[in-house]
Amino acid sequence: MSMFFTIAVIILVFLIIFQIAKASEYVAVIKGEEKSRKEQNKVNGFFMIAFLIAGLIGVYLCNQALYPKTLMAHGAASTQGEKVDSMLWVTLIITGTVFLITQFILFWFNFRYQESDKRKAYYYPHNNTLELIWTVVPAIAMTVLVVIGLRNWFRFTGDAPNNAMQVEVTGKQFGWIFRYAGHDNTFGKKYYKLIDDANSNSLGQDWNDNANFDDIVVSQTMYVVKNKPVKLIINSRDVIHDVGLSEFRLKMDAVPGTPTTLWFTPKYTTKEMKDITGNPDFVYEISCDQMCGNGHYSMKGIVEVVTQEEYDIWQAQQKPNYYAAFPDKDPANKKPATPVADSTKTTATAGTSTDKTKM
Ligand SMILES: [Cu+2]
Repeated sequence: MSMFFTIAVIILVFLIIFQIAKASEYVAVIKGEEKSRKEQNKVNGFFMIAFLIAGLIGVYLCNQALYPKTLMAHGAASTQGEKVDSMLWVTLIITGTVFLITQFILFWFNFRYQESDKRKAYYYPHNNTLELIWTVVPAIAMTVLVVIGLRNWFRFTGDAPNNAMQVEVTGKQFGWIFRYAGHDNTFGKKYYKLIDDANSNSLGQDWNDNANFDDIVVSQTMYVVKNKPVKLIINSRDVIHDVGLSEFRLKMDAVPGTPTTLWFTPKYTTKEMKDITGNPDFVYEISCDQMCGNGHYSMKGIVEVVTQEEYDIWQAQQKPNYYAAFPDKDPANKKPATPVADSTKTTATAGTSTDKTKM
């Protein structure tokens, strides 16, 4: 309802302005061009000031109403994201200050120095010092911003800390597949021609490579650990996708044939973020940030940030994808020759793992 009211007011204001312009046009015909032009100048000068004030109030009101709905309102959820936020703020402060000063001058000068019979325009065609100042100052400001940005970029895409866990992320039309290296901390080889969704091989894992036997493959939900750096090795199975992690303030293209990497350290578990945002349904979302086809909108993945203990429990419950592709190799499916108690013991020891990943 208030939306409708706002639109109605805006339309009304425009109608009034239009009517005034129309009326002054008729006045021009009656009074003669010269006089009416001067009067129109006055009206325009007044509108310039009115527009400046209304515009500034509008910016303030929009910020008040909309800022709490933006992602900036509750801060970044990764230590790297904090650096992105600070870059955004520095950029916003610099450009915002310039914006306010130039807009104020633009509208004020239009009003203050409108046509007058008592004043003649001052001819001022060139000033080298001024040219130099407004070239050098923005150049320095831009250089500082770009250097900070590049430094952060190389940090996020560079080598991850030694204690980082690794997750391989693969985009496909239309969803996400995640692979964990398993107990050997090594991802098995894969080959795109081996991709076979019907036979539980969505990534094209090469079953001749033993390193594949313990690799865990899950779809749509990625588990990572709070305060533990995680390195993403990003691939695509078909077209270019993009791993968009807005809460962590990071994104990286998923390019077929060319793996990209990105690492970050989550600061809050999903549960903690529910409290921080005040949203009981909060989940960390992976949005595909690259137009990738007609199902692009539905390509939503989830990052579940948990504690180390919760992660260990989750990991222990996962079965290597090898067993999905070859159910007969799964120890759980083998008819126990010995009593049942013994076979469960061997599978239980497989669940303990703290991954120190290096690749
Ligand atoms: Cu996509």
